[in-house]
Amino acid sequence: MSGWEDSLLFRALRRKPTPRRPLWLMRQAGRYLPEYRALREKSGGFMAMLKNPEIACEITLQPVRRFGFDAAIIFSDILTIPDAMGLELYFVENEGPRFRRPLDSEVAIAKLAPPPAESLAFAAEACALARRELPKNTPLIGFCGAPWTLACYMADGGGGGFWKTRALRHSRPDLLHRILEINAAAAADLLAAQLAAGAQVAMIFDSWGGLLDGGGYEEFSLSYIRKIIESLRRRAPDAPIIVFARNCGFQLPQIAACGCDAVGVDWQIPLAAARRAVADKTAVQGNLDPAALLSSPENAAAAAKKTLADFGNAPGHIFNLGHGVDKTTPPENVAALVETVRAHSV
Ligand code: 1CP
Repeated sequence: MSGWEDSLLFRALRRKPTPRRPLWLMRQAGRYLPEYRALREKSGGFMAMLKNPEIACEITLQPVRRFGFDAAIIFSDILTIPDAMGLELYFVENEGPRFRRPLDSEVAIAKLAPPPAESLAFAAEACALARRELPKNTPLIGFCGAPWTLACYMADGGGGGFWKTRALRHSRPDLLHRILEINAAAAADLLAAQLAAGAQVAMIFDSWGGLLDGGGYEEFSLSYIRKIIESLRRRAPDAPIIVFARNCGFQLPQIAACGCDAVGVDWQIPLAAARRAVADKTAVQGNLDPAALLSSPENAAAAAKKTLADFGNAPGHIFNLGHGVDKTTPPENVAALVETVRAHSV
């Protein structure tokens, strides 16, 4: 046996014993790395980088080269799907994503259509290039946004409190369902294309799932995540699927039963409680507070030891943060985290 079937990540996703805990970090590529900032300077900004497969491949490899992470995640963004649907994504410095043509009326929502087939080809091409360059035992993760999280940005026109989308859920659930249906189909197509091109694992980010009330989570988010998973199981039956849902601790039993192989959790929920909540149905990924990486290597190492202990020694843990690496994180603190997880999870 060789290659990713026997990699640490695959074994943990299948809840098989591993010689040590697999480790990768959400947003492991990005602004905290000087090599990323240097490339960004000469590449014409974030959107230009992610639409260029050679550059996206290079950025995907940067953190794997520097830290030897046990998985790579393709450098892209969840908002490429609405961009390809014609909403026109752009970024305001220090403010985040915006759309020039948001879904701000019933007419705009009625006109929404799945993206043209070729419009996201750059993402699959980047996966093919990265797969060729990565070490054999380092699986590549393809990803998409959950339909609800995408809808939040699309209907509100950018980040923030997402009040317009949350109001729509109450005032015109029919319109919201139309957006979600189209998002789910587009997300499943994108993941299938990334897997066909060279990714081995699929991950769905529901960063704003926690904005929904309990009953609403099933209706407006989880039911559409399930559609993506059902579609992928038909098209790529062997690919493990991770669902990361932020601020959704109380939904974990339901999420663990949605057909995924692992649930990613934020730092609010103790890992032991997350383990109990998924009740051996799935692996658990997470959940060190990214703020623990901001001060010193010693603090980063101490927090890493605590996270390892919180999960305990059962199989089925993928070490990660509870959310993405912050751009002000000193790389030497990440190095201390990596060393600690390697040394203390044997
Ligand atoms: O250089 C820059 O200024 C760009 C910063 C940046 C980066 C590095 C953005 C803008 N996106 C990304 C890459 C990215 N986005 C990855 C790459 C792979 C990796 O993890 O290394 C991934 C998986 C994402 C996913 C993503 N984008 C999510 C889901 C995960 C999460 O962080 O909650 C979300 C919500 C986005 C939207 C987005 N894109 C970028 C920003 C700053 C944001 C968030 C804005 C907000 O908080 O509303």
